[in-house]
This record gives sequence, structure tokens and C-alpha cells, in this order.
Amino acid sequence: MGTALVYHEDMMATRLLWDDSECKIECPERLAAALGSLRQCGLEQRCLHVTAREASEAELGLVHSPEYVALVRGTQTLGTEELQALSRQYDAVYFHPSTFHCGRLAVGAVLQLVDAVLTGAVHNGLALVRPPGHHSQRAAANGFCVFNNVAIAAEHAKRKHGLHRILIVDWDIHHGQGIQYIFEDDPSVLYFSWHRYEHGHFWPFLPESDADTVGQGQGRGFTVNLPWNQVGMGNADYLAAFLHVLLPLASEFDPELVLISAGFDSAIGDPEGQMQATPECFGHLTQLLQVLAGGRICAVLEGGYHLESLAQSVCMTVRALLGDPVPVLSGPMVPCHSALESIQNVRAAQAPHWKSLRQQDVAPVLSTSTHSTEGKPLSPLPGDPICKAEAEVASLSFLLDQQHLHPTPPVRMAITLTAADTTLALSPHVLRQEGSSPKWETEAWARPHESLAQDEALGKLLYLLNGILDGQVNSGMAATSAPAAAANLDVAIQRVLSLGAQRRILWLNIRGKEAATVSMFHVSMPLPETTGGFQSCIFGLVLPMAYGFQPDLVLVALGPDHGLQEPQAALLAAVLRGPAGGRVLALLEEKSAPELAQVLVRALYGEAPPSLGPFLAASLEDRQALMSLRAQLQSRWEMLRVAASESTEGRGDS
Ligand code: Q9C
Ligand code: ZN
Repeated sequence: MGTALVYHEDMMATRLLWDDSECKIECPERLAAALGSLRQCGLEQRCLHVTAREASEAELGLVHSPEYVALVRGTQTLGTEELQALSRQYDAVYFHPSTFHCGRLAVGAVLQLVDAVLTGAVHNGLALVRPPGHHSQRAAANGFCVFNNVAIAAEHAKRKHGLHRILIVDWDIHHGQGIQYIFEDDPSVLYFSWHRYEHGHFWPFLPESDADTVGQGQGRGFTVNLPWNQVGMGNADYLAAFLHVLLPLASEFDPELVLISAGFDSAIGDPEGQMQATPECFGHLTQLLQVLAGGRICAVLEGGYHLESLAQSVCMTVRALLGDPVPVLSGPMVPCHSALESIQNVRAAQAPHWKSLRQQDVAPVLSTSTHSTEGKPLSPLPGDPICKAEAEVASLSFLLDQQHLHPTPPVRMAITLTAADTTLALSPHVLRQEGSSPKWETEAWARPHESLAQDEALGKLLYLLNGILDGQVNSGMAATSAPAAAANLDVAIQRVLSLGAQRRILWLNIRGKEAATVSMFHVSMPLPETTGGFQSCIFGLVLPMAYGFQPDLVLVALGPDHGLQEPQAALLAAVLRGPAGGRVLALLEEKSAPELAQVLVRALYGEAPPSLGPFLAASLEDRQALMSLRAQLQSRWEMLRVAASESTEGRGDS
């Protein structure tokens, strides 16, 4: 089991044969750049190679009309002039004599990937394909897209594998209107798309790309549009969209399969998107999606036109698919005003259809502050995202060269050996650490604590912690005896802080003692019992604060009556790998159930957590606790915001 990479070099054949400034960016070098980078980073060698095949015409017919398929088949024998004339019938499309072959290979590649994931041959995978697919419609090519690769894959998963719930996440910067039209009345496919919109002034200029389009008939609530009304959206904006819109709805939907329309024109440097999200962001988005569908993810290339940015973003996506830690997100974790307006609007539009949004702070923005007048472009002001975007692109190659500064630790996970966990069935890659820190060091740290005088676990804990802090080990789990638990925790915290005051630890004490004083840095929340309550606590409170804090290490202590069920513990551990680049240390009491230790090890190692089970709406008390904490804390922790604040209203303050 592993990660599949599906590809075929023939997909480099299709290319533009005449002058067209709009279409020239969709070039064969895109695939070469992505593949070259994967090889250079040693990632390609770690994937399972699945070769693409040509899809059959029956498979194309799952979505496209026979007349349209025949028309594209006919392009194989056309001359350049005829190809150009036919291309002009569509918006932003070019045909090449190899287009039909490439298009069938692109669809076939995605079908091979879906089959590999759904038969359990692999956990997940990526299909690197051309031409892209998400703009293509039943009887029309559009926006460089000929056949709708992802839509055909979803239909195939329903028909051939009997799936009932499929999530499509379209993180390409253009609206995949083709996918939207194909599934608009279908409640078995939840389609989420964010896209550059600028109040309708960006291609493809459709009113149905706005947040108030939610699907038709039985499919109402299964189309989710998040329009970006300004350029310059970055890591904090994308993360907020996932935490406050996509993940609550997707967890409630509980998909059996996740398809990603993985366009990387939403990344920094891209000439189409003009956004600012850095390559690591796509690793984090992928990691977050791994909590759904038991990790069954098929990522499929769509757009992405800045070759270097595309290549790095593809690498980060594959790293996450492989279960590697992803480098921490850079930049201020503050979503901009315009992004919050969009998030607020889509939450308001979707609230009637989703329990996870109901009885929460959802009301639409009444007058949008970012509305451009009569479509006239606003001249940028200093500090506006548009200015920032230009400044950032200048330093882009420098930024992209920084990747080597985040080496992956040689050991992904280590656990300290104790009597209780010897029964654990561990992956051979999890290190059972037997080492201890030197006696003098252990004694020095133990001195202030009576309970640690005879405690041999402390030496092992310190050794493990030092390994994590040195970058030798990524994550770890240590056992402690009940009487020494509090002191061990204290030593761990002091040890990290001894490295310098600028070090930050996020410490989660599950069912610990109530905080004496609750503050901006000391938050206490009752542990919700329902699946819905637990999910909104994780996505709506823990993760926004954790990502906003940008810790160097996450410390999770599970007390004796931690109250977490195993799937909940797994979900928590899995998502806590995000904020500190995978550096998580779990402290567990010796007499905890081995099953709990087992799920924590698996999740910290990077395996997808199991599903939480059927969605049960949060209790009123849990909703109120979350809303009240959000209200108290969002001035300091801006990632908690789910709406634009009126006091900061004005032009895009990002
Ligand atoms: N400057 C994909 O990314 N041109 N297609 C828009 C606005 C068409 C994008 C012009 C862009 C098509 C798959
Ligand atoms: Zn695109």
C-alpha cells in the first residue's frame, strides 16, 4: 500500500500550433516541470507507478454526448487551419491532432487511479494529466479542457464501485463550472470550488460562480462556491476557507472518496490566479483532506502555469499523500477582510442545508466593502493585496529555493518503550527508542520534582524530546506513570523553553485540571460528546488557534479520564501534525489502553484516521461554548474569525 503516481509521456504531445496569447500557457513543459521536481526531491521514486490507459468511448460517454465525443475524435485528421477554426468555436480552447489521444489518456489515468484506490491497491495518489478537465461540459470544450477527467471519475466511482457519496474539492483558481453543471442536481456528489471571481469580473464571468448558487432540486446544498473577490489571497485565507467552510460540510457529508481537482494556478507566482499561497499550503490542504473518507484521495492535475511554483506545489501535495510531514506555513496567519466576507457569505448561503453550520454565527454580508465600481479596476493602495502580490513575486525564486531548509527528519516517529506498549503492532518504520538522556542531565531536570526522583521514564522522555528538537525525529509518544505525569509534562515544557524565549509550545491538556485563569493563551473548553460537536471544536477552535500560534512543538497530554474515543484521538493527533511541521509529542499514562496508544502512533506516523462515525449535531451548549470562545478570542487569534468585522471594514486589509 502506498501512493500511486499515474502518468504517461504521450500527454506531453498536445500543444498550441498557432499564436494565441491566452492559450499558450497550457504547455507540455508543465508536466515535465512537475515530474522533474518529483524526481529531484526523491518523491517520484517512493510512489507506485501506475501507467495511464486510454479511456473507452463508453467511459467518455458517462459525462459527454456521443456527438461531442465524435467531434473530438474527428480532430485527429484535421489540418492546422481547420483545428484553429474549430478551436475558435469554444472559449479558450486549442485542438491538436493528438488532443483526442491525450484527452483519452487523461481520463484513463484518473480512472486507473480511482480503481487503484477503491480496490485498496494504494491509499491515495496523484494523476499528472493534460489536457485539464474541470471546465469541460457535456457537449463543449472550454478553458483548455476537452474531457472532464474528474467528473467522469466521479461517475465511474458511482457506477462501477457503487459509491454513494463523493467529495470533489476544486482548489484550481478558476471555477470548474463544467463539474458544477454536471452534478448540480446530484446529491451524491458534493462539489466545492473556490475561485478568483472579483464580483463577476474574472473569467469565466458567470453569475452562477457566486456563493448563492448552491445546486438544484435534490442537489441543493451539494454545490459550494467560494468566490474570491480580490487577488492576493494567501495561506491564511485558504486555510480559513478549509477550516470554516469545507471541512465542516465535508465531515457532515462523510464522503467515501475524495477527488481533488488539483489546479496549482491558485499558488503564488501564477499569472492567472495572482494569489499568494505558498507551495507548503497545498501540503497542508492535502493533510486536512486526509481526515475524510479514510484517506482515500485521488488528486488530479488541472491548471498551474508558473512552472516553478507548480512543480513545488505538486511536490508538497505528494509529500502529504506519502504521509511525510509538511513544512510549516509561513506568513502572518490573518485572513484578509475580503476573504472573511466571502467565507461569511458562503456560510450564510449553505446554512439552510447543513446542520454543522446551523445555530452558529451565520449572516450574509449586507454591503460588500470590496465591491469595485462599474467593473473599473481599483488603483492599488499601499498595503493592498495587489501590491503585496507584485512584491512577493519578485522574491519568488528565492522563496521556492528555501525548500531545502526544511529537511525531513530521518525518523518519522519514535516511541519510548514501556511494559504496557510492548503489545503494540507497530509499523517497522516506527522506532522503538531505548536510549535515555545522560544521567547528569536527567537528574538536573528531575531535581525540582519529588515525584521524579526514581522515575526512569524521564530520561527516555528527554532523549526523545531532544531528538525532536534536533530534527532527528519528527514525532513521538512517551509513556509516564500516573504520579509522575504532571512533573514529566512540566519538565518537557521547561526543556523546550530553555532553548530560548522565542520558542513556542502548543500544549493540549485533554481533561486536565480546569485552568485557574483563562486568558488569550490559556483556553478551556468542555470536550463535546457528539461527532458534530467534536468536529467543530477541532476545525473551529483548536486548529485555527494552533495554526495562528505557529508553534515549534505540539505537546498533547492525555490525562487519566481523557474521555476521548479512539477515532477522536486519531483525528486530533492527525490534524495536530499540521501546525508545527509534524513535531508532535504525545504523553500518555502507562496504564492507558493499548488500543489508544495504537491509534495515536498510527495517526502521528501519518496514517489516515478512521471515520468518526455518523454525524450527530452538536448540543446547544457546545455550540454556545464555541461561539462565546470565538467572540472572546478572535481579536488575538484572527484565524478564529468566520465573518468580516464591521470595525475593520474598508478596502482589503490583508
Ligand atoms: N486572464 C484551467 O486552469 N483564460 N483553465 C482566462 C483570464 C482561460 C484556465 C483569461 C483560462 C482557462 C484548467
Ligand atoms: Zn485554472
